Amino acid sequence: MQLHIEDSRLKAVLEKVEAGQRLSFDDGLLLYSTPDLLAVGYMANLVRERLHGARTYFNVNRHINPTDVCVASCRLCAFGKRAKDPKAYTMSLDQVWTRAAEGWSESITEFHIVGGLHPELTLDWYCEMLRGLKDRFPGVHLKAFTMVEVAYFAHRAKISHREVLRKLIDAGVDSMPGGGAEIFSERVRRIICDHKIDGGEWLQVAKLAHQMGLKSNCTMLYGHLEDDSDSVDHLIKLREVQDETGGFVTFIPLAFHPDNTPLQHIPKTTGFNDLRQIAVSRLMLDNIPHIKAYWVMMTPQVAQIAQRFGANDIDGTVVEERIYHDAGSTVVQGLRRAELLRLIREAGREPVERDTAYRPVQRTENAFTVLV
Ligand code: V47
Repeated sequence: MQLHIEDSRLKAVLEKVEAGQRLSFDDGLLLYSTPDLLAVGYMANLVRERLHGARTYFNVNRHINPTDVCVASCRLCAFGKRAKDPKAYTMSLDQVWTRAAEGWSESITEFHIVGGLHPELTLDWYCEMLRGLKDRFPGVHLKAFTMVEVAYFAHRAKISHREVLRKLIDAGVDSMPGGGAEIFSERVRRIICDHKIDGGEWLQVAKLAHQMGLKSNCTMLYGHLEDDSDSVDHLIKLREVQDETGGFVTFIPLAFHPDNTPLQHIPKTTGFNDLRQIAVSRLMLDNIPHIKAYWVMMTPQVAQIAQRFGANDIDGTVVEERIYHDAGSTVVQGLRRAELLRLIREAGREPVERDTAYRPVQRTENAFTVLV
């Protein structure tokens, strides 16, 4: 396909992309500011197809949020509640295991577990929860706890990040999700999540987790008070850690959902911006293998188009989602496997069911095998 570049400033970026060269901070700024989204998407698609051909990955997973009680009160969040809030909930261990069992009936390969920063649940409680899940569902990958939760467990238990990670790994954590990174800019963090660890600590915990053998994902929250240089700075900081550790598997740009948050005056992101975020992240993060268009966050419709703008993953069945639905999302709670297949095929992509480590999963009638 011949690309018609409307914005001639992009020609130099295209040359770098074609030559497989690293893009600079200024290139990132240009990609965020140009109105020529089709050219940005074209370049991101080049990289995506170079890395993954026509493949789009998805998985059969279930989200579990054991509690929404949270001491942090981040302005960006509608999920966290004060312990006294009558709408707050905390599951018992049995309830967590029962929720997990509901997903098991669909041959789930991953539990994605995150929650609020609960002032009373102990690290031992979480470790017992993990051990109980591993005993009951030994074949299921536990992708659990963000860098923010690890730092909070360490603070509460008065032990180091390393000791927390050791205990979580011993109890069954297989990898970590990418949440809680928000935007590393301190100026913005002071407004949207002032009680959360700062960006430097998030990156340090990620580095440590990688050094201890855990893979993780990483994210960026966009569409709130950040400017283009905050976004480029965030992507480059992730790229630098990845140069050191190689531990990030997937990057997921997360669109801010303002409803029911103290920042609800901020307008929702647009399809144009959502697609741009996918494309720019594919182009800037040359060392992170996968870019995920999380359908819950972008809607299945935009996540589908994103498969032609740099994304090569659409996330999974999810089953039950709270963080975005508390913040006003009106998309369905979960998607069946067949619906994911249809979305991907319709975009002209080849669906590949994966496990968390991106190994293909082959299904028979009622079981699955991971192909190594
Ligand atoms: O950590 C919270 C963000 C994250 C809002 O690793 C919000 O595979 C938008 O990290 N509007 C949780 N975003 C989601 C997440 C995630 C999702 C899917 C897959 C993976 C993965 C990770 O959502 C939070 C926070 O950064 N968030 N509130 C909101 N109102």
